[in-house]
Amino acid sequence: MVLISGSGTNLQALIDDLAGQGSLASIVGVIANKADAYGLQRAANAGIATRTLSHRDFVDRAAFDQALQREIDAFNPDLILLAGFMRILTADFVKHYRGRLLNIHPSLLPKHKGLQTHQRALDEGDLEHGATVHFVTEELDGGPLILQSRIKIIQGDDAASLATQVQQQEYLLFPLVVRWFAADRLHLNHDRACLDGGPIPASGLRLEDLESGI
Ligand code: NHR
Ligand code: GAR
Repeated sequence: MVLISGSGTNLQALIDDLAGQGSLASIVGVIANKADAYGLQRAANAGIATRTLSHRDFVDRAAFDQALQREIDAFNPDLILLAGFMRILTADFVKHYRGRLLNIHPSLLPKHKGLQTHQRALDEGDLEHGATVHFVTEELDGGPLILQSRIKIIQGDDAASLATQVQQQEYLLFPLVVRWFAADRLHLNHDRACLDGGPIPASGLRLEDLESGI
């Protein structure tokens, strides 16, 4: 199950990856909190069920999250992905999906939690930047890290050029982590992400350190 708010290029990368031979997972549905999210079109084109649930139709975050939870649970998914989903989720929601809710965030967490990560990386003079997949917990962008990929920031980069480069890394990271989860290799044990039964370092694994085929 994939939750989106926008263009859904990460969703597309997941659709394309899971369409490959021998895939252990499939996307049962896509939910957007915005009716004009282009990712809904991508899902429909791939024959995936879609729902729109606008946060504006609810009195508060708790009411929205309860309705969202009902929509998700109707699909009975094993895993829920935040792929450019732009609403902060309540503690009750996050607890309900503990260990099966992942987010892809456009920074090298724990740096630059929250929004406008590319501009903040530039403003702070960072020499590198990237993307992170992590388990979602109550702490915004603070759950256990799973996998990161880095890019170098060079002279002349702006927020747009960083976004483009970071997104190319995202399209590699999220499908790989989903494959691990689908193969039952990835778990959240207490507050630690584990791969193949061993703890993942608190700083997360690095894509560039993995041997091909892992
Ligand atoms: N919810 C919880 N509880 N924990 C996390 O780690 C979450 C989460 C919900 C979303 C994605 C996150 C990101 O990767 C995510 C992680 C939205 C905002 C935000 O400020 C911040 C971080 C993330 C997503 N949203 C505004 C809000 O008031 C709305 C902004 C908008 O609509 O454009 O919810 O970056
Ligand atoms: C991605 O870069 C993702 O990391 C980021 O939004 C983009 C979504 O693009 N997520 C957030 O900023 C979450 N607050 P997409 O809709 O094309 O996948």
